[in-house]
Amino acid sequence: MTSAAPQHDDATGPAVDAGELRRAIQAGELVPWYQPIIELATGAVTGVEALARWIRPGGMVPPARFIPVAERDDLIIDLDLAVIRHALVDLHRWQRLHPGFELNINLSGRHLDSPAGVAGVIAAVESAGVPARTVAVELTETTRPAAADQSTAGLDALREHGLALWLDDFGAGYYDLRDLIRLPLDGIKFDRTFTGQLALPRTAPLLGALTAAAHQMGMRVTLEGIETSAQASAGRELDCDLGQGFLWSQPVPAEQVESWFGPASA
Ligand code: G
Ligand code: MN
Repeated sequence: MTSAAPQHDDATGPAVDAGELRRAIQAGELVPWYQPIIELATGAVTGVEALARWIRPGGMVPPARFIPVAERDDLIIDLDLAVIRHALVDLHRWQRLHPGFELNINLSGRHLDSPAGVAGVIAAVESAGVPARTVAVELTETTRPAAADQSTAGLDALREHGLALWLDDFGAGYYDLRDLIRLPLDGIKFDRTFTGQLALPRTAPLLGALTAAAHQMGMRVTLEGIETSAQASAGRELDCDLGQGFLWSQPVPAEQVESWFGPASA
Protein backbone atom coordinates (compact mmCIF):
# COMPACT_ATOMS: atom_id res chain seq x y z
CA MET A 1 0.00 0.00 0.00
CA THR A 2 1.46 3.34 -0.92
CA SER A 3 0.59 6.72 0.44
CA ALA A 4 1.84 10.10 -0.55
CA ALA A 5 -0.41 12.15 1.70
CA PRO A 6 1.51 14.47 4.00
CA GLN A 7 1.16 14.37 7.76
CA HIS A 8 -1.10 17.10 9.12
CA ASP A 9 -0.94 16.78 12.86
CA ASP A 10 1.33 19.73 13.63
CA ALA A 11 -0.28 22.53 15.59
CA THR A 12 1.82 25.36 14.19
CA GLY A 13 0.26 28.37 12.48
CA PRO A 14 -2.21 31.06 13.50
CA ALA A 15 -5.08 30.11 15.81
CA VAL A 16 -8.37 29.47 14.05
CA ASP A 17 -11.40 31.44 15.01
CA ALA A 18 -14.51 29.60 16.29
CA GLY A 19 -16.82 31.67 14.05
CA GLU A 20 -14.75 30.84 11.01
CA LEU A 21 -14.81 27.15 11.93
CA ARG A 22 -18.59 27.26 12.36
CA ARG A 23 -18.96 28.76 8.87
CA ALA A 24 -16.60 26.13 7.45
CA ILE A 25 -18.64 23.28 8.96
CA GLN A 26 -21.82 24.74 7.41
CA ALA A 27 -20.02 25.17 4.09
CA GLY A 28 -19.02 21.48 4.05
CA GLU A 29 -15.29 22.19 4.31
CA LEU A 30 -14.85 19.63 7.09
CA VAL A 31 -14.51 16.21 5.46
CA PRO A 32 -13.37 12.76 6.50
CA TRP A 33 -10.05 11.37 5.39
CA TYR A 34 -9.44 7.71 6.01
CA GLN A 35 -6.78 5.45 7.45
CA PRO A 36 -7.02 1.68 6.93
CA ILE A 37 -7.47 -0.74 9.82
CA ILE A 38 -5.68 -4.04 9.25
CA GLU A 39 -6.35 -7.51 10.64
CA LEU A 40 -2.85 -8.31 11.87
CA ALA A 41 -3.14 -12.08 11.39
CA THR A 42 -4.06 -11.85 7.69
CA GLY A 43 -3.08 -8.38 6.50
CA ALA A 44 -6.65 -7.81 5.28
CA VAL A 45 -8.13 -4.32 5.46
CA THR A 46 -11.26 -4.71 7.58
CA GLY A 47 -12.28 -1.07 7.49
CA VAL A 48 -11.20 2.51 7.97
CA GLU A 49 -11.06 5.18 10.64
CA ALA A 50 -12.56 8.49 9.54
CA LEU A 51 -10.48 11.48 10.63
CA ALA A 52 -11.71 15.06 10.33
CA ARG A 53 -9.82 17.26 7.88
CA TRP A 54 -10.52 20.91 7.09
CA ILE A 55 -9.89 21.52 3.41
CA ARG A 56 -10.34 25.13 2.41
CA PRO A 57 -9.42 27.09 -0.71
CA GLY A 58 -6.12 28.27 0.83
CA GLY A 59 -5.08 24.71 1.75
CA MET A 60 -5.46 22.29 4.64
CA VAL A 61 -5.84 23.34 8.27
CA PRO A 62 -4.21 20.76 10.58
CA PRO A 63 -6.65 19.06 13.00
CA ALA A 64 -4.42 19.98 15.94
CA ARG A 65 -5.37 23.61 15.22
CA PHE A 66 -9.13 23.27 14.91
CA ILE A 67 -10.15 20.31 17.13
CA PRO A 68 -9.16 22.12 20.37
CA VAL A 69 -11.10 25.22 19.21
CA ALA A 70 -14.16 23.07 18.49
CA GLU A 71 -13.89 21.25 21.80
CA ARG A 72 -14.01 24.49 23.74
CA ASP A 73 -17.74 24.61 23.06
CA ASP A 74 -20.42 22.46 21.50
CA LEU A 75 -19.06 23.16 18.02
CA ILE A 76 -17.36 19.77 18.28
CA ILE A 77 -20.81 18.14 18.17
CA ASP A 78 -21.64 19.79 14.83
CA LEU A 79 -18.16 19.05 13.54
CA ASP A 80 -18.23 15.35 14.51
CA LEU A 81 -21.73 14.96 13.08
CA ALA A 82 -20.82 16.60 9.76
CA VAL A 83 -17.83 14.28 9.37
CA ILE A 84 -19.82 11.22 10.46
CA ARG A 85 -22.66 11.90 7.97
CA HIS A 86 -20.19 12.34 5.15
CA ALA A 87 -18.31 9.15 6.14
CA LEU A 88 -21.54 7.13 6.26
CA VAL A 89 -22.28 8.09 2.64
CA ASP A 90 -18.81 6.85 1.67
CA LEU A 91 -19.30 3.66 3.73
CA HIS A 92 -22.61 2.92 2.02
CA ARG A 93 -20.90 3.16 -1.37
CA TRP A 94 -17.93 1.01 -0.31
CA GLN A 95 -20.15 -1.70 1.16
CA ARG A 96 -21.69 -2.30 -2.27
CA LEU A 97 -18.23 -3.54 -3.35
CA HIS A 98 -17.17 -4.91 0.01
CA PRO A 99 -20.08 -6.01 2.25
CA GLY A 100 -19.20 -5.83 5.92
CA PHE A 101 -16.56 -3.15 5.42
CA GLU A 102 -16.29 -1.26 8.71
CA LEU A 103 -16.16 2.41 9.64
CA ASN A 104 -14.69 3.81 12.84
CA ILE A 105 -15.85 7.27 13.80
CA ASN A 106 -14.47 9.54 16.51
CA LEU A 107 -16.85 10.91 19.07
CA SER A 108 -15.93 13.61 21.51
CA GLY A 109 -16.86 13.15 25.14
CA ARG A 110 -19.20 16.11 24.71
CA HIS A 111 -21.59 13.94 22.69
CA LEU A 112 -21.96 11.56 25.58
CA ASP A 113 -22.87 14.42 27.88
CA SER A 114 -25.54 15.58 25.42
CA PRO A 115 -28.64 13.45 24.67
CA ALA A 116 -29.04 15.34 21.38
CA GLY A 117 -25.47 14.44 20.41
CA VAL A 118 -26.01 10.71 20.92
CA ALA A 119 -29.41 10.85 19.20
CA GLY A 120 -27.83 12.64 16.24
CA VAL A 121 -25.27 9.88 15.75
CA ILE A 122 -27.91 7.13 16.01
CA ALA A 123 -30.19 8.94 13.54
CA ALA A 124 -27.31 9.43 11.10
CA VAL A 125 -26.46 5.71 11.16
CA GLU A 126 -30.11 4.67 10.82
CA SER A 127 -30.73 6.92 7.83
CA ALA A 128 -27.48 5.93 6.09
CA GLY A 129 -28.73 2.46 5.15
CA VAL A 130 -25.67 0.64 6.52
CA PRO A 131 -25.77 -2.12 9.15
CA ALA A 132 -25.17 -0.48 12.54
CA ARG A 133 -22.81 -3.31 13.49
CA THR A 134 -20.38 -2.11 10.80
CA VAL A 135 -20.01 1.24 12.56
CA ALA A 136 -17.70 1.57 15.57
CA VAL A 137 -17.60 4.62 17.78
CA GLU A 138 -14.18 5.56 19.14
CA LEU A 139 -14.40 7.44 22.40
CA THR A 140 -11.72 10.05 22.03
CA GLU A 141 -9.70 11.18 24.96
CA THR A 142 -9.25 14.92 24.65
CA THR A 143 -11.84 15.41 27.37
CA ARG A 144 -13.28 13.04 29.89
CA PRO A 145 -17.06 13.03 29.56
CA ALA A 146 -18.94 13.59 32.78
CA ALA A 147 -21.07 10.69 31.59
CA ALA A 148 -18.13 8.33 31.99
CA ASP A 149 -18.41 8.82 35.75
CA GLN A 150 -22.15 9.20 36.13
CA SER A 151 -24.30 7.29 33.73
CA THR A 152 -23.54 5.04 30.81
CA ALA A 153 -26.93 5.88 29.24
CA GLY A 154 -25.43 7.44 26.09
CA LEU A 155 -23.08 4.52 25.57
CA ASP A 156 -25.83 2.02 26.27
CA ALA A 157 -28.07 3.76 23.70
CA LEU A 158 -25.36 3.56 21.03
CA ARG A 159 -24.84 -0.12 21.78
CA GLU A 160 -28.55 -0.90 21.89
CA HIS A 161 -28.73 0.48 18.36
CA GLY A 162 -26.03 -1.96 17.34
CA LEU A 163 -22.98 0.29 17.17
CA ALA A 164 -19.66 -0.96 18.55
CA LEU A 165 -17.83 1.03 21.23
CA TRP A 166 -14.07 1.39 21.46
CA LEU A 167 -11.77 3.34 23.77
CA ASP A 168 -9.34 5.41 21.69
CA ASP A 169 -5.73 6.20 22.68
CA PHE A 170 -6.05 3.86 25.64
CA GLY A 171 -3.37 4.17 28.29
CA ALA A 172 -2.35 7.75 27.57
CA GLY A 173 -5.49 9.75 28.21
CA TYR A 174 -8.40 10.29 30.52
CA TYR A 175 -9.83 6.80 30.60
CA ASP A 176 -8.35 4.25 32.97
CA LEU A 177 -8.63 0.63 34.11
CA ARG A 178 -11.89 1.35 35.93
CA ASP A 179 -13.46 2.18 32.59
CA LEU A 180 -12.52 -1.24 31.23
CA ILE A 181 -14.59 -2.72 34.05
CA ARG A 182 -17.49 -0.30 33.88
CA LEU A 183 -18.10 0.81 30.30
CA PRO A 184 -19.90 -1.42 27.77
CA LEU A 185 -16.92 -1.72 25.43
CA ASP A 186 -16.24 -3.84 22.36
CA GLY A 187 -12.56 -2.98 22.15
CA ILE A 188 -9.62 -0.81 23.05
CA LYS A 189 -7.03 0.94 20.90
CA PHE A 190 -3.61 1.17 22.51
CA ASP A 191 -2.21 4.65 22.16
CA ARG A 192 0.58 4.92 19.63
CA THR A 193 3.03 6.00 22.37
CA PHE A 194 3.26 2.34 23.41
CA THR A 195 4.01 1.20 19.88
CA GLY A 196 6.91 3.63 19.83
CA GLN A 197 8.16 2.13 23.10
CA LEU A 198 8.01 -1.56 22.17
CA ALA A 199 11.80 -1.74 22.50
CA LEU A 200 11.54 -0.96 26.23
CA PRO A 201 11.53 -4.17 28.30
CA ARG A 202 8.30 -3.39 30.16
CA THR A 203 6.14 -2.48 27.18
CA ALA A 204 5.44 -5.91 25.69
CA PRO A 205 4.59 -7.61 29.02
CA LEU A 206 2.14 -4.83 29.84
CA LEU A 207 0.45 -4.77 26.41
CA GLY A 208 0.38 -8.57 26.26
CA ALA A 209 -1.32 -8.83 29.65
CA LEU A 210 -3.84 -6.11 28.82
CA THR A 211 -4.57 -7.79 25.48
CA ALA A 212 -5.16 -11.16 27.17
CA ALA A 213 -7.42 -9.47 29.73
CA ALA A 214 -9.34 -7.65 26.99
CA HIS A 215 -9.89 -10.94 25.15
CA GLN A 216 -11.16 -12.59 28.32
CA MET A 217 -13.61 -9.71 28.68
CA GLY A 218 -14.84 -10.26 25.13
CA MET A 219 -13.08 -7.20 23.70
CA ARG A 220 -10.80 -6.80 20.73
CA VAL A 221 -7.57 -4.82 20.65
CA THR A 222 -6.02 -2.48 18.08
CA LEU A 223 -2.38 -1.39 18.13
CA GLU A 224 -2.15 2.16 16.80
CA GLY A 225 0.78 4.03 15.32
CA ILE A 226 2.44 1.04 13.61
CA GLU A 227 5.17 2.49 11.41
CA THR A 228 7.47 -0.50 10.83
CA SER A 229 6.98 -4.16 9.93
CA ALA A 230 8.83 -5.06 13.16
CA GLN A 231 6.10 -3.24 15.11
CA ALA A 232 3.43 -5.11 13.12
CA SER A 233 5.13 -8.42 14.00
CA ALA A 234 5.32 -7.39 17.66
CA GLY A 235 1.58 -6.61 17.54
CA ARG A 236 0.90 -10.11 16.17
CA GLU A 237 3.07 -11.67 18.89
CA LEU A 238 1.15 -9.74 21.54
CA ASP A 239 -2.03 -11.21 20.03
CA CYS A 240 -3.43 -7.77 19.14
CA ASP A 241 -6.28 -8.22 16.69
CA LEU A 242 -5.98 -5.12 14.54
CA GLY A 243 -3.32 -2.62 13.55
CA GLN A 244 -3.26 0.88 12.19
CA GLY A 245 -0.49 3.26 11.22
CA PHE A 246 1.78 4.79 8.62
CA LEU A 247 3.23 1.35 7.73
CA TRP A 248 0.06 0.85 5.70
CA SER A 249 -1.03 4.40 5.05
CA GLN A 250 -1.44 7.89 6.38
CA PRO A 251 -5.00 9.22 6.31
CA VAL A 252 -6.05 9.78 2.68
CA PRO A 253 -9.10 11.18 0.86
CA ALA A 254 -12.05 8.87 0.09
CA GLU A 255 -11.06 8.38 -3.55
CA GLN A 256 -8.01 6.40 -2.49
CA VAL A 257 -9.83 3.95 -0.23
CA GLU A 258 -11.10 1.60 -2.98
CA SER A 259 -7.53 0.51 -3.70
CA TRP A 260 -7.34 -1.05 -0.22
CA PHE A 261 -10.16 -3.51 -0.69
CA GLY A 262 -7.83 -6.36 -1.58
CA PRO A 263 -5.41 -7.86 0.98
CA ALA A 264 -2.93 -5.28 2.31
CA SER A 265 0.79 -5.89 1.99
CA ALA A 266 2.71 -5.68 5.25
O1 G B 1 -6.53 9.97 18.41
P1 G B 1 -6.53 9.16 17.14
O2 G B 1 -5.85 7.86 17.34
O3 G B 1 -7.87 9.03 16.50
O4 G B 1 -5.59 10.01 16.17
C1 G B 1 -5.44 9.74 14.85
C2 G B 1 -4.28 10.58 14.34
O5 G B 1 -3.08 9.84 14.48
C3 G B 1 -4.42 10.95 12.89
O6 G B 1 -4.48 12.33 12.72
C4 G B 1 -3.22 10.34 12.21
O7 G B 1 -2.63 11.19 11.27
C5 G B 1 -2.26 10.03 13.35
N1 G B 1 -1.56 8.78 13.06
C6 G B 1 -2.09 7.69 12.49
N2 G B 1 -1.17 6.70 12.33
C7 G B 1 0.00 7.20 12.82
C8 G B 1 1.32 6.66 12.90
O8 G B 1 1.63 5.53 12.51
N3 G B 1 2.27 7.47 13.47
C9 G B 1 1.98 8.73 13.93
N4 G B 1 2.97 9.44 14.45
N5 G B 1 0.74 9.26 13.84
C10 G B 1 -0.25 8.51 13.29
MN1 MN C 1 -9.35 7.59 16.74
